[in-house]
Amino acid sequence: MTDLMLYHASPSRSSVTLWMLEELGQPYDLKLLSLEKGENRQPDYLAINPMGKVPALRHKETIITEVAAICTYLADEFPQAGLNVPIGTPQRGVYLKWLFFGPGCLEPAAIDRAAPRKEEPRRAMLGYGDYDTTMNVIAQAVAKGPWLMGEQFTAADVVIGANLRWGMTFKLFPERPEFTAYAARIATRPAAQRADAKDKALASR
Ligand SMILES: N[C@@H](CCC(=O)N[C@@H](CS)C(=O)NCC(=O)O)C(=O)O
Repeated sequence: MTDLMLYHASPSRSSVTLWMLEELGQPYDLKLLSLEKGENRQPDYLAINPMGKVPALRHKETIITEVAAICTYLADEFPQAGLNVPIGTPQRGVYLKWLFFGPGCLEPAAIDRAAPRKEEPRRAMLGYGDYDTTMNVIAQAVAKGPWLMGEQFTAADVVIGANLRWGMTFKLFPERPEFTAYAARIATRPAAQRADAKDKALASR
């Protein structure tokens, strides 16, 4: 057994952390859960993540949940992978902004598109503002490339990139040229390819 154990359902949001682990290049173990069978709602798993959600990551004695927190944690804990922007680097703030933008803005925009609210919510009330602004901000962020932080691929690309790919697959995000070009760059990454292949194999079990 390794120091890292990912509690994973295939495919799901935990696929983002599977990709992150492949980018990291550290050995890890997988504990596969079936959401259909409700294994995420059993007491043994609720003791790991009381939210009953995947992913959860165990690193030695520490349990981390929430996709973006796991990606941030892994990048900082294994800096030799070059996936973080370390504390003390001026650009660290921008890097953290994108890590939080994923669950804070991009994902809520997708969910509102998938399940529209009955009443039009007031922009000021919504933490993410509005769909069109969110799309424009992300399009501008990925337009120059190759990555959000420029030449360096980081954990923020895993969080934002996975969200964009997923959102485009389910037609929740438009296929803007900036998005498709960014997704195409991601698709060439060996770690992303390995994660996709692993997930496909696990899902067909
Ligand atoms: N905010 C969580 C969301 C995780 C999440 O919603 N996971 C889904 C799978 S995509 C899940 O576990 N659903 C099972 C359930 O809620 O019963 C994160 O970022 O990790």
